[in-house]
This record gives sequence, C-alpha cells and structure tokens, in this order.
Amino acid sequence: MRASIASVRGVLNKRCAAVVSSVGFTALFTGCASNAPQDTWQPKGPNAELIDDLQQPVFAVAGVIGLIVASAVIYTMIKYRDRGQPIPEQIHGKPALEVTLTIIPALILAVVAVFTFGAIFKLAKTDDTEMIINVTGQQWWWEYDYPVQNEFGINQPIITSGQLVMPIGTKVLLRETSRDVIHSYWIPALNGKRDAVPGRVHTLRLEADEPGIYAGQCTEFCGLSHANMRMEAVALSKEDFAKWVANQQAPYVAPAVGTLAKQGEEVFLNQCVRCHQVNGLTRADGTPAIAAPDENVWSGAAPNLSHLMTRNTFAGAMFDLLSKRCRDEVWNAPSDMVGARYLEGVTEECLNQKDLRAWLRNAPEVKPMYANPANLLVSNGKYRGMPYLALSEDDIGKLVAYLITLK
Ligand code: HEC
Ligand SMILES: [Cu+2]
Repeated sequence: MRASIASVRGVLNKRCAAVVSSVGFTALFTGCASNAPQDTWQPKGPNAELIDDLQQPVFAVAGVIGLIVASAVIYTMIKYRDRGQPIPEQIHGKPALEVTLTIIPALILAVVAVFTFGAIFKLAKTDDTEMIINVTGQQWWWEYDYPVQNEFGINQPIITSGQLVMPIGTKVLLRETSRDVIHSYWIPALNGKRDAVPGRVHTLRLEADEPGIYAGQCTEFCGLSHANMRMEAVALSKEDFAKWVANQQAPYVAPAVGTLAKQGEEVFLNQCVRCHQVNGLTRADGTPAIAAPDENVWSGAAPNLSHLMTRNTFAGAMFDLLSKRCRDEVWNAPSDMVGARYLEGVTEECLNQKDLRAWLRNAPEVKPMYANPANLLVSNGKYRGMPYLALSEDDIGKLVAYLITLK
C-alpha cells in the first residue's frame, strides 16, 4: 500500500515537473523569434542606440547579481533543509555585514544613475532638431501633420495617418498630443516611449540610420481597441522622401466622367465628406468639399484620405491596404529598395479589397469600438472611430473604385 502511494506521488511529481518546465521553456523561447520587428534589442537609430547602450550593461550586471542570489538561495535550501537536526544558534544583527550589503547595491545604483541621467538629457535634446512632425493620437489611430518646412519641399501642410514617413539621417522631432484619452507613441527600433496627453505637447526624437519600415504600437491603455492602435515609421532616403512630399502635395485628380470611380466620388461626397477630408475635392456645384470635424465623433477627427493609396495600412495600421504578397515585397525589400517599392503605393492588383470592403461594410464589426455590440451605430450619442453606415454592396463597389484613385 505504502509503496503504491509513493509511486503515485512519484508519477504526479514527474508530471508536475514536466508541466512546469515545458511552460517555463515555452515562456523563455517566446523571446527568441527571428522576425521580431518590435524587439528593443535591435536599435536602428542613434536614440534607440543610446537606450541600448544603457540597457545592455545594466542587464548584464543585473543578470550576474540575479544568478548569484538565485544560486545562493538554492544552495541554502538544499544544504540546510530540515533533516530533523537541532535549530542552529540564533543571531540578531551583524552590523558589518548589513552595512556592506547596503553600500554595494547603493554604489552599483549610483553608477547606473549617472549614465541614466546622461542618456535622459541627451534623449530630451531639441535644439538641434532638423524636422518637425506633429503627432496626434485618438481612439484608435495616429494622425501626422507636417507643418510647412520649405527646406524639405513642404510648402503646404501635409496630413496623413497610420504610417509616419520620415527621411533617414535627419533629427525628427515629434510634437505629440491627443484628442481624447492618453496614448503613448513607441517605435522600439527608433526610440523609447512618450505619452500623448490631451492639452499638452510632449516631444520625442526619432532618427533612422537606414531606409526601412519600423513597427510600433500605442503603449498606454486607451480603451477597447488599444491593441489595434498600431503605427509604422517609414524611413526613406532623402531623395525618396522628397518624392513622397511632392506626391502628397500633388493636386486632386477627379475620376473621369462616366466611370465607376466617378460614381464612387458622388457616394463619397454624400456619405463620407462630413468626416473625411480629400484635399481639392469639389461638390457638383464647384464648391470645395470641406470636412467639418463631426460633432458626433468623440475625437472630432477622421483620417485625411487625400492620398490614401500612398500608405500601406489603414485603421490605425490594423489592416493592410496591400495584399500579403505585395506587402512582403515592401517589407522584405533590401534597404536600398524599400523606398522605390514603398513609393509605388497601392496599385489595383495589390489592393487588399477584402479588408477594405469589410471596413466600409461595418467598421465596428472588424475593429472593436463599443463595449456593447448592440450599440454598433453610436455610443452615448457619439461615435468612437468610424460608425456603421449601412452602405449597399453597390455603393461599396463604387467607393472602392473611387478610393483606389486617391494616389
Ligand atoms: C462619422 C464620421 C465618419 C464617416 C461618416 C466616415 N468615416 Fe471613415 N473613418 C472615420 C474615423 C473616425 C476613422 C478612423 C478609425 C480608426 O482608424 O479606428 C475612419 C477611417 C476610415 C478609413 C481608414 C483611413 C486610414 O488612413 O486609416 C477609410 C478608408 C475610411 N474611413 C473610409 C470611409 C468612407 C469611404 C466613408 C464613406 C462611406 C467613411 N469613411 C465615412 C470616421 C468616419
Ligand atoms: Cu492609444
């Protein structure tokens, strides 16, 4: 009887050990993805490198100390485990040891603090800024607004969303704020995080060494679709950036009369312009169609769609505007090809029709916006994000034909 209980226990212990170790190893190895675009250990610009130069040695020192402490604990547990031996002599206080064990960590922390403060001040520098981009967070997407900067060919403000386009080798200063709740901007390859707070402007410096697309996401919990509030920084060579700027300022090209796209423009004027701006778009009577911030939209803003098809993502970079194959061609391009591929924008055969149609059909169904699904249309009389618009499939087809012309 005894023997059988002991063997059952043995099996249970083995099982338990197997479960614990497999869970532990799984957790450990999730940190080893080869394709990890948001890896903080792979800096791609001077600001992120500054942080990395700090975290590498601190991690090493903390790791060594951690190993020493863990080994000492395990050694003590085994060596002095209860084997029925008498209780050892009890000591109260050992000043020399206690003082030593206070002074050593204090010294280590003091050294770390000196380097940390140095890095904080360097990261906060703004007086050598070369380019400014205003960044506004709202539930659940980022707006980028480039003020006039003639030295970069920006002669009129550019407003875009989802993807932050910037030139390489340039000290870019983001001026961040929010239109609703607190968000936080983070592109791990280019710098640390900075909160975007309503009513305040916080600055964050970005600089990329090489052309490439660097992924990030909102890192301050900001409501239901916080996890779907993503962003990408697209770093282009200076020449490619100039081309991008020129295209963003290119005048509106209305679709030819009699085309499906022209019908789409009409639906757009009826259904979408009350929220979305398309620069240069005019109504049938020739007056400019200006999107007034819709009072029913919580943040009072919607993305500017003027050159929608120059970005690769939409709805807070939650969805790709590019089909998987075309997206891979941009993302996996060698660094000297990224710009050329990116500037191709979204061509007809590359458009991810499926997600775009689903978005127009019922945005809150594909991106959670209201806690109560019964309120797909409004929540407390206000929309968060884009509302359900009850469009017919016919109108959706016309709209897609129109949107693809917004290059
Ligand atoms: C009541 C305001 C409102 C109306 C009307 C509206 N939208 Fe939107 N739309 C939004 C908001 C807000 C977002 C951003 C939502 C997000 O990213 O989570 C958005 C996002 C989008 C996007 C993604 C843009 C990007 O860069 O991420 C597209 C495309 C779009 N809307 C198309 C349309 C079309 C086409 C219509 C007309 C049928 C329309 N919208 C009508 C508010 C509106
Ligand atoms: Cu957010």
